[in-house]
Amino acid sequence: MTGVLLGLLLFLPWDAFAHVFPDHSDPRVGSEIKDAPSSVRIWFDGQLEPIFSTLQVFDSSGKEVTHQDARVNEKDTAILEVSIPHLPPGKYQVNWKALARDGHLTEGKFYFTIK
Ligand SMILES: [Cu+2]
Repeated sequence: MTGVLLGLLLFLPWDAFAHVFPDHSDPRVGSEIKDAPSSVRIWFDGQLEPIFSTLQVFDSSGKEVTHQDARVNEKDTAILEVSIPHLPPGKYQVNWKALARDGHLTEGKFYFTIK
């Protein structure tokens, strides 16, 4: 019970609702896809500040494959996106950092596999 309570406290800071977290992505988290995507997109649960919000994709050797044109979508500022070249089969790691309007940064990573 103490653990549950502690968990709740950790996840309920007073400004929790201003932070942004991923809702879903394309490719999806942990997905295995047949066709190499031309971009990676992450939909967040709030609006992002373009500055400091970044998205990078790395191959299994740790080399960045992204075109380094990561950006917040101009029409929907809850979307972070980056274009990628045609990639060979393999496992890829996506690293993201998202700056919310309140100035708080969240970050994370996920993987997808091209078969
Ligand atoms: Cu915040």
